[in-house]
Amino acid sequence: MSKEDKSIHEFDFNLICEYYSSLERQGPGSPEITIKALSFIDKLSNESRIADIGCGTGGQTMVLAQHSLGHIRGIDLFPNFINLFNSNANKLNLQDRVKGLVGSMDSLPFQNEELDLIWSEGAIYNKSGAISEKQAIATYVDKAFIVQSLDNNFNVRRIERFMLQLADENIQPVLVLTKTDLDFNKDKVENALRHISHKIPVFFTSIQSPSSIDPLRKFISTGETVVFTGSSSVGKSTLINALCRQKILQTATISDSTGKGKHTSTRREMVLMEQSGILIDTPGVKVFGVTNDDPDTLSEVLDFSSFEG
Ligand SMILES: Nc1nc2c(ncn2[C@@H]2O[C@H](COP(=O)(O)OP(=O)(O)O)[C@@H](O)[C@H]2O)c(=O)[nH]1
Ligand SMILES: [Mg+2]
Repeated sequence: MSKEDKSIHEFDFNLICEYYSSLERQGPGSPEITIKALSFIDKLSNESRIADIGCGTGGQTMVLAQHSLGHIRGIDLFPNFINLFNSNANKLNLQDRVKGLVGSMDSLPFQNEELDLIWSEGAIYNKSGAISEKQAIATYVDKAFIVQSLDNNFNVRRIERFMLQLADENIQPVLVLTKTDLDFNKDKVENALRHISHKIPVFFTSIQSPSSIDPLRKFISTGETVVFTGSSSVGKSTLINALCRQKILQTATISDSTGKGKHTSTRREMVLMEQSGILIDTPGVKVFGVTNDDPDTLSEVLDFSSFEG
């Protein structure tokens, strides 16, 4: 795979499609949730007409079909998803009741009153105005790596604030303390974290010690989406490169005059880890044209609309 294939700007939807088509579902949820939602609906019969809008490859549609009566048409923008959808329906011998069609939720191929039930799991997030991009992205994120460097960036209050917001979004917080090769007082750091250490896994890493990166790599499962948050120059991009064992992202260069790491990235980047997860790097947040190097809130991290393109 070339470097261009691996690192993308501004979310390349083809890549997202390719990636998500290998998953059973392309949105949040589970068979249990589908069945539970269906239990709130009665009066379906063999004659019922159901549409699953934004059906993806049909993970939830097939569950729906197996637990309901009637005919279901799945609609999705992406032909690849629909091909997989129809072959999944065939495999489950549901082809007589379940059909996938390429189409957009903005111009649905149905007449007034033609449908008895409209189903949409996850995809409704894409409907502009229904839910913000920030919330839609949050539904895809499984873990957030709160990255702080041990030179001078360690700040327990900021960790606590992130933890609270992440709990709200159902995202697992993970603390990554970088640059252990520099001078720091480990006892002091561990003491400061004692009251939250049972709620958040803590990793100490140094780019100079590959074995310190290994446990973090093992902590990311296949199909998981991980967002990296933290001030600029704490080593997020360096860490992502180390996790992928390749130099995919540009990292800061040392400025000759100040000796400090110069901040380079101004846009979010998404990286696919081979046989593993999706890593999203976030730079400092742009507020009114000024870069705020200390994203303090989850919404600043996820609100990509304020980023420089
Ligand atoms: N000493 C030391 N420097 C590091 C470590 N990780 C990253 N750096 C340096 O910190 C600077 C900022 O790294 P970068 O990954 O660009 O930070 P980002 O802005 O958070 O993405 C660069 O000069 C890196 O070489 C580390 O573990 N130890
Ligand atoms: Mg960076």
